[in-house]
Amino acid sequence: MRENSESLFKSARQIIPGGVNSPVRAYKAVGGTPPFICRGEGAFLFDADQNRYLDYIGSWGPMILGQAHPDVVKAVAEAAAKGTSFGAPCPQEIELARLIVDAYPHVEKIRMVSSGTEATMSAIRLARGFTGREKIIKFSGCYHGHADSLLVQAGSGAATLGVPSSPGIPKKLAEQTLTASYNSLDEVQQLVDEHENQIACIILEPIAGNMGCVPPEPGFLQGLRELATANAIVLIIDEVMTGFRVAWGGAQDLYGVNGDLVCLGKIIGGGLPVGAFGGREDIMSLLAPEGPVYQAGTLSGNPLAMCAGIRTLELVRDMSVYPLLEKKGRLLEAGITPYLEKYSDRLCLQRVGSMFCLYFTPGPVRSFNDALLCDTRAFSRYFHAMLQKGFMLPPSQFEANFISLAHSDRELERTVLAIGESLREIFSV
Ligand code: HOZ
Repeated sequence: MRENSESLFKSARQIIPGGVNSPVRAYKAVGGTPPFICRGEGAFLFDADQNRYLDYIGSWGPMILGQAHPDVVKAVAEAAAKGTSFGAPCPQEIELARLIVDAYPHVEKIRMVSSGTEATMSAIRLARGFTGREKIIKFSGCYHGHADSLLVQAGSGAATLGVPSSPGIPKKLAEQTLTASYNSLDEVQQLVDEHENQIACIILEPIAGNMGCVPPEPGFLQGLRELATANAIVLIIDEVMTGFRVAWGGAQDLYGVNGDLVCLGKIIGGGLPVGAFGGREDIMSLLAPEGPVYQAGTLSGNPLAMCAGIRTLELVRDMSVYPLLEKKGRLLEAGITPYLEKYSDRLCLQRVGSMFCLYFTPGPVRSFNDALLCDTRAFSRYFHAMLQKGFMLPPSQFEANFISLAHSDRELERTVLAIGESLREIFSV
């Protein structure tokens, strides 16, 4: 008998906790069985049940060119034919590093790792090593991967499952993580005053994509920059979602604010497992083997991932994708606006370029507390109404949706109609 998503999920649950290798995918927040994806092409995903979906997850950001872009596939295939992992330096690492530094001129040195989690975890260790301080400040609802120090008041899956602080994290370590509300400079100032000379770093998503899509309010990033500089605190800007997504130089370019360290994720590997962290030379040079702060990885700088990343970034650079993505985002927003007006007491849309979130709350959503006001039950009904119509949205209210270059205007118009129909269905019951 041919396997379908139902039977695959059943088998998976017997051998993999929750049947998934990352919690949000289990559909716990929205209910039902996650479709098992067998193939992606352009803007579409195809599941084990012969369904086709328009993809708004985009692997949580990196698939800016769409799935299986022929040039990227070719680059990976050619690299694979020459060996899949060396555990030794390869020339492509330098090429990708140069592309990144071209986009982020304030980044003087960069190190490749294998995931966003590794990037943020290592950047924090480095900030602690550099400053000799232990405390860090993060923002509730921001998610920076699942390293121990960062699973405090976290967004993404932790918010989705309602467990923003995880068991298994030593209390002493969790105590070193201080949290403030996103967009509240006053709260950060207060923490800095209360813990004078103890804060190693402030880490944030410059557009919070793990509680939907929350842009920084005017002056917020600038204010953090000034506060960090005045108090010798390392400012870590986590661009795992926004890097190369909202502008060639990421959110830092868009808003004109530079971090001391930047973290990047899977987009620099064209969707393959890659991350990176980089920044000021005086901080980065503390990393082993140049300095004493240890960090390592056999798969860091993996040749397949480097080649996929180089090709992806070259295409992104040469195709002037950002005005195109903005146009697509605007088209979608303009189409949805009449529904927002009709259901203004229940909905709001927040968007930056090709990242967006339809919130089931009138909004605006400026912080995690605002996001928590969402009617998540209505979101679940909406999610399933869209899924049935062939639209694959992130299975959580607390995640950003992503548009790729492969999303044609026709598909965006189809999305608008489906959203309208789905809202009518769920609000008329
Ligand atoms: N935490 C990821 C989104 N922000 C989801 C990871 C995944 O399930 O792939």
